[in-house]
Amino acid sequence: MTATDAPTASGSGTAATEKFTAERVSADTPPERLAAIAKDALGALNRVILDHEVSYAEYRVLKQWLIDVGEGGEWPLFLDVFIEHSVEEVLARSRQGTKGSIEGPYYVADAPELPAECTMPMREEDRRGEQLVFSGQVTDLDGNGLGGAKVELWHADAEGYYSQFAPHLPEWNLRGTIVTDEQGRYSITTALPAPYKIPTDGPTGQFIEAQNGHPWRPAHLHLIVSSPGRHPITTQLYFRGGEWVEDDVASATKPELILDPVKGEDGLHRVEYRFALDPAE
Ligand code: MBD
Ligand code: FE
Repeated sequence: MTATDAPTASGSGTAATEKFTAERVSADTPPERLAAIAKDALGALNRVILDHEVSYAEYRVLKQWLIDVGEGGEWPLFLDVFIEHSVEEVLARSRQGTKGSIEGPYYVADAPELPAECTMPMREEDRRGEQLVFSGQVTDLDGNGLGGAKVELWHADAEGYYSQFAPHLPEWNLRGTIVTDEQGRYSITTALPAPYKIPTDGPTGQFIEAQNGHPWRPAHLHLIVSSPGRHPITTQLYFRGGEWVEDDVASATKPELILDPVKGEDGLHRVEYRFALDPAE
């Protein structure tokens, strides 16, 4: 990688913001509910100002910082790191199957389809690193296999970069939509991910540094697992004993989502996981 194509906070932030705004999202929140949420949100913020006796100088710094987050395109990053976990916690209250986790800012829909047994698209240098054989089954809540289920997998490379959010990577590097076999099984070979440092050269990094926090997420795989007639699961999987598993800046780990891979004689790390999907209704 050269200095000119090195990814930056504003580079990945701008890409994440453009992808997100292209979706034109909406929610059918009734006006009364919206008013109640808005009232409590502003109430909480005003309470903090009064409790901490925030000064005009501090208020202006806040204003500038909010402007910087927007101009740097970092709202997807900031919100997904510090807020999304609570939204996911609410969703989790109505789910019985495999635990979910946050989506984060770097999902891209419609990654190329791959067969149940496959190797993820990766560069020669990704292939030279430690490799993980991730296999298992997608089932209903009774353990019946779901053939033709989709396992969308995306993750960072060993340097912590996601394709389509860093200009030096091939478009679909370490992204794929795996289709399970008739028994719902899959076996995916991919590069073992490394811990991920959220970009520190922008306002989100500044926010973390100013309070002596750390910008790290544990090494993780992102997944969306889906099958017709089932609630899709958006989740992440982590690695036991890995750095930051107990102290994720994004508060997105759960004990049920920690893998225990075993390294074989052939040098491959192997682990199995089962995804149980809730019925849609
Ligand atoms: C990531 O890779 C991620 O998963 C989250 C939640 C935030 C920033 C980068
Ligand atoms: Fe991530």
